[in-house]
Amino acid sequence: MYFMKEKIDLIHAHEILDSRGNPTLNVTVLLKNGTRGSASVPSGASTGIHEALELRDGDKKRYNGKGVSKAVKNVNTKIAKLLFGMDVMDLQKIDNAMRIFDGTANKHRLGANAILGVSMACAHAGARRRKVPLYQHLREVYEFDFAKYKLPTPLMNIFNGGSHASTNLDMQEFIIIPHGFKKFGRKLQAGVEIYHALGEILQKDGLDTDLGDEGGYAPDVGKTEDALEYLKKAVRKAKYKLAKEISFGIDVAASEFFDPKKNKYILKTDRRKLSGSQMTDLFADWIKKYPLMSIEDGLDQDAWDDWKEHTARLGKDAMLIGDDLFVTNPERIQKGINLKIANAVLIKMNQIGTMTETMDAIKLAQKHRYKIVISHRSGETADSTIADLAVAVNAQYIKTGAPSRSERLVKYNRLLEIEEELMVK
Ligand code: 2PG
Ligand code: MG
Repeated sequence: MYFMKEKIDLIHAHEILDSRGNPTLNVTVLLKNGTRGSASVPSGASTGIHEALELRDGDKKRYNGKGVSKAVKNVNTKIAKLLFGMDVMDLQKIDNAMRIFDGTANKHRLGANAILGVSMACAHAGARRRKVPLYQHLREVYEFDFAKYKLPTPLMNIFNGGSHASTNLDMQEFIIIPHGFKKFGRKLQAGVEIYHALGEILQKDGLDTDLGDEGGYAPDVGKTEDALEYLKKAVRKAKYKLAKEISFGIDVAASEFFDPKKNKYILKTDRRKLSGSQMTDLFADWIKKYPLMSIEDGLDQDAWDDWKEHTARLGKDAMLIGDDLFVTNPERIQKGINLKIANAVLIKMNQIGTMTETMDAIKLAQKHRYKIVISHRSGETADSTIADLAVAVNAQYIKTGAPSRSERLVKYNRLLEIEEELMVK
């Protein structure tokens, strides 16, 4: 496809704070004709060990070592110089230039946070210059060949645990999936009503209604399964139909409580130590008892053999998502495809560090009929790029937290806006 060309004139990053009060980058790209595009970079808590490097200063005197002034400096000096005068429409070339300049496998020289901020800001600037919505720009630049735009179904994490809450729940996310409606807006409405119903039920039961990092409720529980029971009660209270309209998902984030020495998953909540096969037994049991249609990171990030069994046993009944397992990395996704592991890929741009490599990961997964789940991070900002990304690639799902806290809602609200825009068009 032919695009107008427009040169990058200036790139500027500065340090801002994310939803957990930790520093991150905001990057602005200024084009020759005066157009600007800006973006902010998210940050995870339960990060996979194979993710690209998030460059932090490590200077304990500032923000407990979490400052990103080195990454900011990399943008404002090295990257700004490297990309000066390049055509902002050629995102592949821009990303490649940064990747090659960095020269390391996990982007540790410049920092994946520095590189991604620039990559995203260039995408925004290009869309603005063309006066088209970001989702359209991305679809066209990366040549996704779909007849229509489709909006994703939200995976809403309304019960938080694991590294996103300071409670006794080992597993990280208990999710409702309002799939039984056509329109995105209606799905979101159902999710919101169930979220509020859950809050009322927890309060009545004398449980904590404080929120975790992704805006979901985060009380202590008696046992892990209580969280699923509460989801069930909330769906009923809000008068929705289980399975037909609303199903459940979990993000086990199993790498967080896997003990590699013992080769066991340590479930403190339930006072149990389980092998990989026993974890799969547990999920098989839950699939029978609950409308559980999605299991993310059910096993450790390097447990390829156990993942094989996991996929063979559960793959027909549930969506099995690789997050820490695949880290949005085409090489790891290809390994999963070869070994017939999982059937869906969680997509987080900052796991790999550029928009272009993110698109490569998505295309590879789509080619092999893996489902696409575009995801936020637990540390977020007011940036809504992932909403446009989901629409650009016709992702089946988006995971962006509970309907609470503006850094989560800005993505849902952007999708509402896109839905309306597409109807009007
Ligand atoms: C996950 C993510 C987002 P984090 O594990 O899927 O929900 O969490 O950003 O902490 O890695
Ligand atoms: Mg995850």
